[in-house]
Amino acid sequence: MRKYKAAVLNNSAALFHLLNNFMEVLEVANYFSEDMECAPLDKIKAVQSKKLVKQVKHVWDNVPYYRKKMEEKGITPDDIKSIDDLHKLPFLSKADLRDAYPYGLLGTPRKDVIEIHSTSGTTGRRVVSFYTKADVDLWHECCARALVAAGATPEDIVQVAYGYGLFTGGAGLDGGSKKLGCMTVPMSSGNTDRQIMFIKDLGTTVLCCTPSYAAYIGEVMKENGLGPDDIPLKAGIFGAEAWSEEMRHDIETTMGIKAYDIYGLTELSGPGVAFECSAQNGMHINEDHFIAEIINPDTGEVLPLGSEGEIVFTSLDKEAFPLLRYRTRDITSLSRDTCSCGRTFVKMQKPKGRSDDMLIIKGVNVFPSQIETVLLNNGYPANYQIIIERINNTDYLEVKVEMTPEMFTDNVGEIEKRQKNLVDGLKSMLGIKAKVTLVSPKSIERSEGKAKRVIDNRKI
Ligand code: DLL
Repeated sequence: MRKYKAAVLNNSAALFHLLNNFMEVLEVANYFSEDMECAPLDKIKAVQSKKLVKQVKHVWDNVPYYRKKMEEKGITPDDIKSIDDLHKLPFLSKADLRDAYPYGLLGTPRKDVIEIHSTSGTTGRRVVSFYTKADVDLWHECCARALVAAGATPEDIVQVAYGYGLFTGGAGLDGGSKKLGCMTVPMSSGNTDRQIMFIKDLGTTVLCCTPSYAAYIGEVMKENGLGPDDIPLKAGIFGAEAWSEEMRHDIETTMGIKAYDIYGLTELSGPGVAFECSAQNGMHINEDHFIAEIINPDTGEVLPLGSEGEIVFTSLDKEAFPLLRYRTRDITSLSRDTCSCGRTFVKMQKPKGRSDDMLIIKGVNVFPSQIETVLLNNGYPANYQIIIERINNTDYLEVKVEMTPEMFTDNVGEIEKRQKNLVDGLKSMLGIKAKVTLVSPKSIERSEGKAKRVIDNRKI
């Protein structure tokens, strides 16, 4: 009898285990919608067309600000029958969002809104975006998809070191992680020693933060004598700012993880608009919720697939803050190449930065990410500052670059030689001459959120 009881107990334990595993597979399956994410293009277009017609009608009926824009263009919802008619709709810009601040673009009664987020507003009035319960649900689902694409399962421990609060990073990844059923550590950004302590003590396997904060956490780990084998991390989901392939490589090596990119913006809901998969070469856009177009930022002309330009998004399911043809000012390109992960959703390349991050120096277009590529290719860390001055109508570019402790020397000849190497590297990347100043380790302030690397002292 005792034997029989033990066998039953053993079997029920095994059954319980099996059931648990099964539930976990189901949980992951919930946020890898193969049916949709791997659908043929005609199905994706059909879904988008159907939703677009509905979304346009919702905006027309509920957002007088945009209805007026449509009327000015002489169109009504009847003109939008499929995504082929998308080009007929007027663009929305950040200026429109500021004009309509705070409630002018709200698409539902205020009482249906349960959450808001906002941009930092460093370059003008804040942009506030609103979410109904369904909007929050959809947003968290997008973030859960990103986690699944980075290999996460409910077994994982996800440490969210993006800022919580008005910024969307913390709330978005937190919601996605909980949806997937992961143990979620709501750290927010900052307190780097405690971040590392929790990674070690709790056994964090997935870290979510900005790439510049990930690099900083890696640097502090190294200083504390910790290498990849001393921490349980296996993946990182890093976004919210432009970062180079070289920076990805550095973070992956320091932490012994796979680093995945994630993209989004407050206006559209936050992180999860697009995310990287195991192929790590571009981010799949959640096309069942957003339509992406690439336009020429100067003329507004829609460009063919593969062209570089400004990415424009149209939301398809949003209730409280629906945006039609929203100009992001982010410069990137789209591709529909077959992806090794099986997903068919269009991929966007890493944005180079916003078109308004683009610096025009001596008439030449310069993206900070190009400068970062040169530095990292030459073995320098991504701790740098770009300073631009205008003296007697001429622009001067200076790049202050931190040396690593291993590189540090007070041999002036050696420092001059290294500076010259970087000047040459920058000249061939940018086509203009820059002054390079090597500075001592740890002399440039670290970032716990989005890094601020440009100091433009020109009064233009
Ligand atoms: O940065 C949302 C986010 C949070 C995305 C966490 C990813 C992870 P905003 O503060 O409104 O929202 O800033 C949006 O940041 O228009 C891009 O210029 C830039 N950006 C966001 N993700 C990336 C990325 C969040 N992966 C603006 N690569 C966007 C390059 C990015 N730039």
